[in-house]
Amino acid sequence: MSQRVYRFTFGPWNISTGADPFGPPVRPDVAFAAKLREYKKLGFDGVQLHDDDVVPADWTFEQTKKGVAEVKKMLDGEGLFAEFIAPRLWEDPRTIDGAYTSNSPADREYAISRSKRAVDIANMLGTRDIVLWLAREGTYIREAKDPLTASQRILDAVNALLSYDKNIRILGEMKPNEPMDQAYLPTPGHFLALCYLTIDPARSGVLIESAHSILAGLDPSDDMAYTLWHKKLWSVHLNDQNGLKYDQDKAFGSVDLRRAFNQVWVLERGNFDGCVGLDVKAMRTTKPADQTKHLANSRAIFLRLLEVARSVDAAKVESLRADRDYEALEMYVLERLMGR
Ligand code: 3MF
Ligand code: MG
Repeated sequence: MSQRVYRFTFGPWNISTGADPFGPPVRPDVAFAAKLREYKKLGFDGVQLHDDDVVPADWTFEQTKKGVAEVKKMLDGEGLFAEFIAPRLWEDPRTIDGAYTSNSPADREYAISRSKRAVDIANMLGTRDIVLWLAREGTYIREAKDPLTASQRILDAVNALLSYDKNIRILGEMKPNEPMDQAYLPTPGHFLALCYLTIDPARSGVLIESAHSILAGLDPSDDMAYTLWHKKLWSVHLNDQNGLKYDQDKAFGSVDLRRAFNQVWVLERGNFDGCVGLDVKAMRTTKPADQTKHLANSRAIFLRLLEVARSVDAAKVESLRADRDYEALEMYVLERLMGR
């Protein structure tokens, strides 16, 4: 049996200046073109993009068309493809109170039209996938918005995009908190339920980020398995997270190798055929010369864990399960992870 070849992607935001809420940049900004030149060297195949990673959000349609064509040429020149476009609905002043769930009708309208523009950009770049990380769809205090109305508004927005273009797919990337105190549709399971209510469930699915599941107190590999079972896991953001605190985007496997292994193992067993996205951040202490190491390391860890997953003796696992000898099963997995 020929083995599946995984395609690796990341976004330009994963090479960053190291600024955080408490301090300024510590590394010089890297130009977009220079970032693109790093991809192949690091063993990556495609690029994940926000709409305004491609062209500024306030450009006219004509400017946008021209600008996107230039970026397409750059991607082609580097032998890269665009995996998805994600409308960045959390920086503009009109998204202060959320985008699709804002209490302001004018601001909701802005969010929809900006998202449609992301669809246009996706078409121009030759990808059909739109990722919605619903950053500010939630509240700081429960009373601020009506949660029943909010769910309906998110569904209406997804439907508006699905009917705007009959070819695109919507992938919800859910996260339970940060920047909001409580997000609406906080987990992949929540978005999955919404998928079935859309005008085209076949074009509605999810992207799962490891850290987001961990922040929700869930195991990412189980979240992945559940959505794979629904045939709705279309992309992943692998990374790691040290407990329930701010979103850390640590290198994949760097906190809990076994948890990372279980993600790789389930993706492999579940015939995941989306891209392996790595949404990882360099430490603030990282020197400019080393600012892509976290990406190379995360990819390397994935591939090492894939070797382990492929070397698992499935019959042995089955027999230990049948014998209910989970102590031995645990030791078997740990031994594999320690190289025996
Ligand atoms: C936040 C995220 C986002 C999304 C990105 C693409 C900035 O926790 O994970 O990263 O991945 O917007 O949808
Ligand atoms: Mg992400």
